[in-house]
Amino acid sequence: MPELNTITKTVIVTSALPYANGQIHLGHIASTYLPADIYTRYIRLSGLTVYHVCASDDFGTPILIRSEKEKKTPSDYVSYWNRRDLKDFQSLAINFDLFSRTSSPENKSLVQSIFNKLQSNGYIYEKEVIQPFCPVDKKFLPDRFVVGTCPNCGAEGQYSDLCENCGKVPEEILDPKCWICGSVPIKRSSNHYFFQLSKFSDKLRDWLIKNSNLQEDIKKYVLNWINNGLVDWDITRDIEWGIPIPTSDANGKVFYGWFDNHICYISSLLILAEEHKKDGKQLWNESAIFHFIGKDIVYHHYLFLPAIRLGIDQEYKLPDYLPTRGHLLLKNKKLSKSRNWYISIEDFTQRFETDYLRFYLASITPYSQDDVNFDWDTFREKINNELIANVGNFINRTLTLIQNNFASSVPKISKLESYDNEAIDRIHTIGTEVGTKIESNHLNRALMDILAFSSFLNSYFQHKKPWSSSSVDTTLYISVNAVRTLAIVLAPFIPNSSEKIWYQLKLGDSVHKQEWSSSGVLRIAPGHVIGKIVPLFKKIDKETIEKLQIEMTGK
Ligand code: B3M
Ligand code: ZN
Repeated sequence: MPELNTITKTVIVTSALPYANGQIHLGHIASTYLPADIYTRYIRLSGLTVYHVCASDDFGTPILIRSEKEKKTPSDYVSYWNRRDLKDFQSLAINFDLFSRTSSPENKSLVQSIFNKLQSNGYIYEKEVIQPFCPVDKKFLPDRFVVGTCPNCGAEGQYSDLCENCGKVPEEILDPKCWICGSVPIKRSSNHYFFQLSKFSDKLRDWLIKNSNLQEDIKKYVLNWINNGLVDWDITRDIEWGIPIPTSDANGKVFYGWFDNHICYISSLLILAEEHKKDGKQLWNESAIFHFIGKDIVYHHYLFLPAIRLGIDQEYKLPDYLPTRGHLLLKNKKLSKSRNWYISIEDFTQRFETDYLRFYLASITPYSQDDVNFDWDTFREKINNELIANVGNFINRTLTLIQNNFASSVPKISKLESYDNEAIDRIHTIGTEVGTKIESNHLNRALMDILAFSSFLNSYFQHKKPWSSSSVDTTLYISVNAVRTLAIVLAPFIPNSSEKIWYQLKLGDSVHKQEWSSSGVLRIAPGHVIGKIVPLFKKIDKETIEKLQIEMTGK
């Protein structure tokens, strides 16, 4: 990995923090967690130190209300979802070095100290604000608790803190209604703290323009937002669940969840650094920082997050990369937990191999803002035709012939023909090709390169006809080495299957402990005895998919 290697030895990857109030669904996996996990696995194989951190996002009004509904304390409620989310991630082989929570004592103290520093630097002011208050529910109605029409784009049924249609945070939602009971809120006054986002326009503009690692199209519309004028952020909430504002006159007010959640990227890394006996601040500032997100939280990560770090004199450095991807659609509609339109991880993993989902999602999700559509038929076709008929087939043919015709012992190489040399060349170069694409976050293209490599290997095999020709030993020697190469380059994408391939090759240890660059070396020597062959994949039949679609109530 030429570029990163020259900047740094350590990489910190974070994935957007899931709200601790319901199941993670495939949309989150496709846009954020899977890309971050693939990236992390690749970086680790490349020999750099990498930490992938995440946490549950524990605060906010929706969580408070739901915990009340379920007659649990908010803290029990979020602990349940914290563990549950982690279990779902693990079931998809999405690994974290730490999965923390925004309600951790470490996060609380970092958030409060950052607030204090922002205040002493002059970026916080107080103001009486008129807040929507529901006369029926007798509650202040922050954020999601008011729905209405977006003043920017006119979309109806939008939350007051985020318009899902235009991606902006509405200044004042039109035609407001209480989300709980639908009545029209009245107004009440309350003292709030504001973060002066507007003071950072110039610095943010500079940072965006200079940072060539950010996606150009996003930069463009974020710059547009800046040019149209940034609005200061009210960071106070009149609820009992959150990190207390550490001023004497705050009377039980707490921080807005979007003030504290992204700070948890840092506090989690600090916890991890302490476990590794490292200076956390130094580690943060010396590393390349990647925050993986979905496009609906661009505003928060491209403006709010960097502004807060600028406001504390960059005590913790700004992100180097903000890999941002679009939404996953199901029947062309955005998946949404709150609107009950989603496929849960459990629904999926109960029926299919984890790697099928990883393979499919990685292959359809581009490095862009474009939305992608989840389609059951394409899912089946991709698994059957690309993963099984292409990759699985080559591996299976190679290993079976070695087992049946050579008593599982790898034959030795004899005369090389031009096709053999071409195959060896492709083994030499595929790792760099794929690695370059992963590094630039084009994970789907990287996977396409691997599939093209595998198709090439199938044609090579077909052309050489090792089952009937005299050059069988050379062909099988090259092919079994190509199987090893495939196992390594596929490891970030389909980690469980790669490990199975590795096991069948009987190379010892784990595929996940290899060096990426060794994918280009023909390491398997003649005479090496391969392991027991087990079926790698199982085809998905049409009936299974049809039945599934009916079961999942028409989804
Ligand atoms: N929990 C919002 C979301 O899931 C939020 C992300 C926080 S990242 C700091 O869309
Ligand atoms: Zn109400």
